[in-house]
Amino acid sequence: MTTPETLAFQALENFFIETPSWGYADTGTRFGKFHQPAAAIDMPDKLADAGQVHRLTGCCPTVATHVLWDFPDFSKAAEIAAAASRHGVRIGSINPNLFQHQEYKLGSVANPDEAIRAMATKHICDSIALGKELHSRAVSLWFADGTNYPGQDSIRARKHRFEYALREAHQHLDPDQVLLVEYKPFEPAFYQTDLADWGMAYMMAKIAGPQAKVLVDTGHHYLSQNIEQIVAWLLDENMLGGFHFNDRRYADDDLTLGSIDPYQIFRIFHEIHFYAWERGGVYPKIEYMIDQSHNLKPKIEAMIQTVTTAQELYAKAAMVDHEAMVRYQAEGRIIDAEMCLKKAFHADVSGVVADWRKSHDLPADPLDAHRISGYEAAVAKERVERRMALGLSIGSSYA
Ligand code: PSV
Ligand code: MN
Repeated sequence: MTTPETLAFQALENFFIETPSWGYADTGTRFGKFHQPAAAIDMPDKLADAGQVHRLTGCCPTVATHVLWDFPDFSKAAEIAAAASRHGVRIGSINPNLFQHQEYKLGSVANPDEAIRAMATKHICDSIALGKELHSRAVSLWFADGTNYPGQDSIRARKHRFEYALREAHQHLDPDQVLLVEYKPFEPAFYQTDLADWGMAYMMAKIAGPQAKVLVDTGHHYLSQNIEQIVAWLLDENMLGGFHFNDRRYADDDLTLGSIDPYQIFRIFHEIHFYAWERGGVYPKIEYMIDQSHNLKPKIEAMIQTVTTAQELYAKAAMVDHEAMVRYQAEGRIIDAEMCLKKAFHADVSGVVADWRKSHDLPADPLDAHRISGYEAAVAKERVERRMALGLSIGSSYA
């Protein structure tokens, strides 16, 4: 008999979440950066840290990369892939960087200057080629493009420039690659962002071609927006390509997944399980990724906390009794239908998660295991010494 616990266990067997390389390095807000002695300095460090997270959690085999930060020299791609494999992980999504070069002041693919648009489009195509070389499936696009003042540029002309660039990029994809289009309402553009919401990302992905899908970053919505409805619609249109998970209280806060509103993440996962249940248990191919860079929390600990929270919420959402729920829905029994979700959300999945970890020879408590492993102290010592040798800042408290 299929019990809720078996469903949760089965869900864990098929749940993998990608950690971001940029989550292991020192990052800050626009007001400052607090350096951590154990923060990764370079790509090999980031891969080692990602390897530690995967070793302890068993569900993060791939690492998202940002090309400018991780592959300043594309000719080193094979070396980086080899380093990843030494640490037991693989290179995951490739994120082109379309926001840091001086040329991008007025935008990348929507820039009024044709030469800059060509430069940005070429960078996307080069990133697609890098993805092919590394056997990585997803090329994930996020654009800071937009304007700060009414009248600064033609909103429609910018849309047309986007259409042109994304169509062009799509032509370079191999059949097994996917082009993810991420949206964000504001920041850094504060009047108008070219891809500001899921509708714009959806339209742009449709225009680009059949291998383009929408990426939902949970931090990229206005307050009170119903994200699970967006997810349900994208699923129904076969246009949901992936997630960037994080939590937020105000804007794109990069807080730990589930730290503010775990029920929202549960409801998102529920939409996915419900969709798959209607299809006899066949799940759509979705890239689950974390997009958090912690300025205050220890980075590896925060990543482990995030991953284990994601597993718990994914497992809980798998326990919803869909059969009962659709019956209650049809009968208009609102409270009973709602309680199907509440019951699963409040279910204790610690036993199932423990069984799953045991079956994979993983530590019962990954965070605890990390803390007693001595990893953090060992890398902190070595990285502080290396930072000093390289003349890099280690922050005032370590001077
Ligand atoms: C932008 O806020 C974003 O969510 C994009 O996904 C970027 O690639 C990432 O953050 C950089 O941290
Ligand atoms: Mn993101």
